Amino acid sequence: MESWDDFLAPYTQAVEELKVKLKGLRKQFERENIHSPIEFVTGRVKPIVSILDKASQKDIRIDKLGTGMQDIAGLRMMCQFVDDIEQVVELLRGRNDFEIVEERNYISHKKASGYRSYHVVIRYPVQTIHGEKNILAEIQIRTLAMNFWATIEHSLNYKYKGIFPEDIQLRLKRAAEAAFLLDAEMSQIRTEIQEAQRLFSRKKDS
Ligand code: 0O2
Repeated sequence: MESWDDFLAPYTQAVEELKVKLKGLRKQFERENIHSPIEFVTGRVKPIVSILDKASQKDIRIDKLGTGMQDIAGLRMMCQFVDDIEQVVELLRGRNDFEIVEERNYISHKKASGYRSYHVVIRYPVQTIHGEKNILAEIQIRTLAMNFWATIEHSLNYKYKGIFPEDIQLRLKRAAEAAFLLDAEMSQIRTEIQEAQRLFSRKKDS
């Protein structure tokens, strides 16, 4: 039986490589002076305790984690606007350094919790000293407002161990609705915001 260190090594390598690659996209937009659909990128390897928790909740055998758990390697791409998400997904679809195996649209189909995000599961080839190893990774693409909500909900979830008091659950749903309205409002005034950003960066450069 492989040690956790050995098992997780290609996932760590994949997360590091993908962070560089996906952050690089933003730099390309900046260099060309066009609005970047990517605000920032984060990545993490799921901690062993979380892997074990999820495996027991979802009945995934430990020797089947490589295929049964898609988000051991996780990347997040944050966007300013909802429309940017589709542009980011298109960029991912056009790449040839990984293969998309699944897409889950929790924006058009939000979760019961109020969670919204676009998930793209990829098969990513990691080059190791023993040859190529394909691993699954999950890229979550969301707006800053969706990320704000998900981050708070995730930490409350941790505190309440997934069982929220009814009033908190209701407030979280209302907060999700507020985040949705904020995204809609921001999209409407997008043109004005972009114009302001262009003026600001011109001023900064002069
Ligand atoms: P962590 O700590 O983020 O790694 P599921 O059946 O929904 O449990 P599955 O099949 O793995 O999950 O696929 P899904 O839903 O596409 O991806 C799960 C991940 O999406 C979660 O990972 C979260 O990152 C995020 N997510 C899904 N639903 C919610 C939600 O209601 N609230 C928040 N805050 N995040 C959510 P993990 O493993 O839960 O945790």
